[in-house]
Amino acid sequence: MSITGADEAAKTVRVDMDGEVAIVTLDRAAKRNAIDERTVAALGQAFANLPAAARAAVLTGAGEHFCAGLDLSELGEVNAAEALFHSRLWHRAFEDIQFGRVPVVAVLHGAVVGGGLELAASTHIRVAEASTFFALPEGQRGIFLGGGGTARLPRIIGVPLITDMMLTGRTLDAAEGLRVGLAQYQVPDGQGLAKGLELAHIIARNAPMTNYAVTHALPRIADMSIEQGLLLEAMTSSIVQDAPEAKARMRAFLEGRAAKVRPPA
Ligand code: 1HE
Repeated sequence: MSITGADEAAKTVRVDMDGEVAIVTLDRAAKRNAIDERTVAALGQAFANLPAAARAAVLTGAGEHFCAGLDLSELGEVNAAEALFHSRLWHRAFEDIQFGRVPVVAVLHGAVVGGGLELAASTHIRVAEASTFFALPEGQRGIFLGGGGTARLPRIIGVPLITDMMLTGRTLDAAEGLRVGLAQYQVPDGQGLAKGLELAHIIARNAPMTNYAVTHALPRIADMSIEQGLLLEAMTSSIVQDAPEAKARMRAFLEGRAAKVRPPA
């Protein structure tokens, strides 16, 4: 069911619902889903205003590639002040993804490059189809990361690999991306959306407070000193376990009505 274009004027971002999962699609395939200003604004709006029924989201790209990064045709004669505000627009939009109401699963294929990789890094779970390749061609273009990549990517793959990708133009394929943590799952071509939806529906069945704590508290605690982090952990866990839904879930387990943990299939 199609709910709305996130920005009717732009129509480069689509939001559909699959039960409790919102599917947000970058829909600018003719330009390889390159992100121009209206698209980054539409992305932010889409995630800030997800339908109330959404308990998880999937982010995907139409066509042959997930995202070719910044729309380079917009960079032309931009001065430093305009570039600063442009970068801050990306920051706001991607904050609405990383620190939004629900966890986001990205389904990657083809190019995940430059700002496209920064976009993927703002999601919580990444599924890479075999065709996926990751790159940071900013060095070749004479520019720099501006969509949150310097802050988010070191926390995923570390400074040395980003330095290599940016200085030498090194490209990683899906398997390498999986190995270094750019994706948590790899699937054959054409199976990414099904896997992304499967994961998102599992996430949607979790208690919303737990999901919120995982996406909001966990990365912030990881950035804190141990003393501050442990206090925030205790405060967060006490609030999460206090929810009636948590009590009901624990009762269900103790009364033998809940699924047991099993080894991987
Ligand atoms: C674009 C863009 C774009 C494609 N901005 N128009 N990003 C890059 O440096 C990546 C640049 N793109 C590519 O390397 C390739 O296009 C792809 C590997 C992604 C895809 O190749 P391919 O052969 O499938 O497509 P194509 O023929 O290169 O592109 C199709 C059209 O999309 C073409 O336009 P057309 O009018 O000639 O049909 C391309 O010009 C257009 N297109 N990518 C604008 N990026 C917040 S700071 C972030 C900084 C960055 O993101 S730097 C990295 C930028």
